[in-house]
This record gives sequence, structure tokens and C-alpha cells, in this order.
Amino acid sequence: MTHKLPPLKYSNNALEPHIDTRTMAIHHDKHHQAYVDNLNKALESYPDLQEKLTLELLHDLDSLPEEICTAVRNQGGGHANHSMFWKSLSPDGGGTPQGNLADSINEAFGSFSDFKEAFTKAAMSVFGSGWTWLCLDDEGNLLITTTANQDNPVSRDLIPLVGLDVWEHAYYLNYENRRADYITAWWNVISWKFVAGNFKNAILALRARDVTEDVGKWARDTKSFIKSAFSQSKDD
Ligand code: MN3
Repeated sequence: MTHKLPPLKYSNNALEPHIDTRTMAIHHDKHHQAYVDNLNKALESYPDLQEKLTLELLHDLDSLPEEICTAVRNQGGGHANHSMFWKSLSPDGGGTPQGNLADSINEAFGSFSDFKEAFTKAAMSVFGSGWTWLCLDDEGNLLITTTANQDNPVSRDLIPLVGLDVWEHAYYLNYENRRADYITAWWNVISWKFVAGNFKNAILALRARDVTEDVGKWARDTKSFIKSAFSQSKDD
């Protein structure tokens, strides 16, 4: 079974003027497709690994055959990161988080505007290509982190709730070298509903771990979290 490019749930022009139509078309149809194709190529001789979710592979990079480890890290990371990225954007996005997620953000960062400032600063600090993330650690604490290239936080045992792509391919056509303007625009299209869903699933998975000493069950719960948090079927 091979991985497939997940279709966007909105049209290429739906995020205008914040993210332009041409960037969406090239970013999704060309860049993401290439990650999918290269991941499939890397997994060609490993039918058992083809059955695993990309995030499972990324969580356990050390267990992979050496000859495909780098390819899975880069191409699998590209596939997983972008699959999450498209879902985290919405023409109805922007605004502020609500409910438990809002409370937890206030608790962890002081206020939503403090969080926004810290996240923006982190996104501006990524040198070269990479991502900025809001994650949960395995104690259930919210934190902001960055990754280089297409690395995903699951490889560091962090649960990503939302990620911002700051590769130049994500903004250069419209914003040229002005990454700050792209980040400002991104706040208008982030789907807090999507982030809140990931947050809820992640907390449930951590609670399930806390009430059991059965490591096998924890592993299965984590796996089901990964599936639910990213709504990642084999096709996306
Ligand atoms: Mn990208």
C-alpha cells in the first residue's frame, strides 16, 4: 500500500489574501506530492513499513533499516508535516482559541498575546528551512519548539498540536523575503478548532497512559492518539 497526497478540503484560493493561490497550488500539488513520491520510493522494498502511519515511522526512526532512515525522516517528515499543515488552515480560521486550550495557553504562556509573541519569535528564529510548533510534552505541558528541515516533534517524543511551515517555498512567491509578514498573515487562517481537537486527543492519550502500568497498552493508546490527532488515514 502506498501513501497518497491528501486533497485540500478547500480551494487553492480559499486562503487569499493571507496565503495566495499560486503558493497553495505549488506547495500542495508539487512540493507535498514530491515528499509522498519519495517516501513511497524509500518504502518500496519494505511492505511491512508501508502499512505503518508516517508518524509511527517518525516516532521510531532508530528502529528503521539504516538505508532508508534519512529518506523516511526527510520525505516522511515532509508528508506528515504538510498533511497536518493543510488541515490546520481554514478560510474560517484566525481569532483566538477557546475552552480548555485557551485556559492551558494562558497558564503556560501568561496570555494569548504572550503566546503569539513567543511563537512568532520562535518562527522568526528558524535559520534556513524548518517549522515552528506548539506541542505537548509527555507530562502534558504546552511548549513552543522549532525543528529543522522536515523533522517532526514526534521524533523527540513531543506531541505536535499545530505546526507553521517557514520554508521559503511556503511564502516566497507572495512575501519574498518578508517572513514576518507571512507569519502575521498565518494567524488569520489558523484553525483553532483543529488545534483544540488535537489538544483534546493528546490529553486523553496521556491520561490513558497515566492510569495504566501496562506498557503495551500505552503503546497502543499512543498509536490510536497518533491516528486520531492527525486524522491520518492511510490516504493522507
Ligand atoms: Mn512546505
